[in-house]
Amino acid sequence: MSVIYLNGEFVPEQEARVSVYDHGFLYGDGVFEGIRAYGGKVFRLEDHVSRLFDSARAIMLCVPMTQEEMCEAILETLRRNKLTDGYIRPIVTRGVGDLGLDPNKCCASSVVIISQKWAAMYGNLYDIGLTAVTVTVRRNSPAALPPNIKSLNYLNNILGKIEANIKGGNEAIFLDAEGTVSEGSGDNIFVIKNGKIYTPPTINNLRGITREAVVELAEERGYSVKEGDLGLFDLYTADEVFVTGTAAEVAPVTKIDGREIGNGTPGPITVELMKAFRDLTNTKGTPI
Ligand code: PXG
Repeated sequence: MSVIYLNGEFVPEQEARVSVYDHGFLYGDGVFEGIRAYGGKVFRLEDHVSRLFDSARAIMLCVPMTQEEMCEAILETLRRNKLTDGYIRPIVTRGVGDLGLDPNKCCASSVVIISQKWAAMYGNLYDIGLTAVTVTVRRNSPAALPPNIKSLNYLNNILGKIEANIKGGNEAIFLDAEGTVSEGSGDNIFVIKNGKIYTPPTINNLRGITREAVVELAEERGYSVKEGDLGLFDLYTADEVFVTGTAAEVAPVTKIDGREIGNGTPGPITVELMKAFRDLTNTKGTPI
């Protein structure tokens, strides 16, 4: 049984309750982060907390603590759960209001931090690669709900995941309204062609922290990494494709829409970056 941070207190899991009038529950009005700890160190803790605060700022949600206090609350949650490796989920909601959606009627934000053991999300697929499918549901338009707000309203992503499940895919690949490649349901996407690495600019997808780390690792190793719009053609004719995310880490994609990518096995640059990312997470991070 785990210990949960709830509005400034640490409470046992069974006692960690929020009201059914919390607008996080009623409307998905809130923001969250997904963070990992490896070997007693939290990977890019400040970056995740900074993104959490940016998401909150974008929806005019008050986080009732400083970024430093949030970092400390996350570390303390891990300590109390004796976790050295695991996944951390800080959540900030609009708090308790009435049944109307007006956020002005919510007087105090709720802050929750959950932590647990959670191995890389795709289990045994890292050796063989994921089967991905493009989905008919399009990624939220940035004009409607910017994908860079990591909000509690993940229905768009969930609709993509439902469609991927129906089509037998391990992950959904979203296009945006124009048909340009966006991202996965919970990860960013990279394409490799003739030794060069490409990834979509982050207007139509979440500016992933794993994405950024992998770009740095690739550039340090001398690879060219270009941000640019990608279409279905680029996916289908790629030598290698991989996705990145805190939950997913770096995962090869070896089939898209029934087409083999490259020779249908994880490619050499993907494998090199998977290893580089593992080394990075094992050596760098904020000590718990
Ligand atoms: N895009 C989206 C839409 C995400 O939700 C990423 C990219 C990767 O970002 P980071 O910063 O983690 O490299 C995410 C991250 C899941 C799951 O179960 C995934 C995420 C959050 C919660 C659950 O797949 N997201």
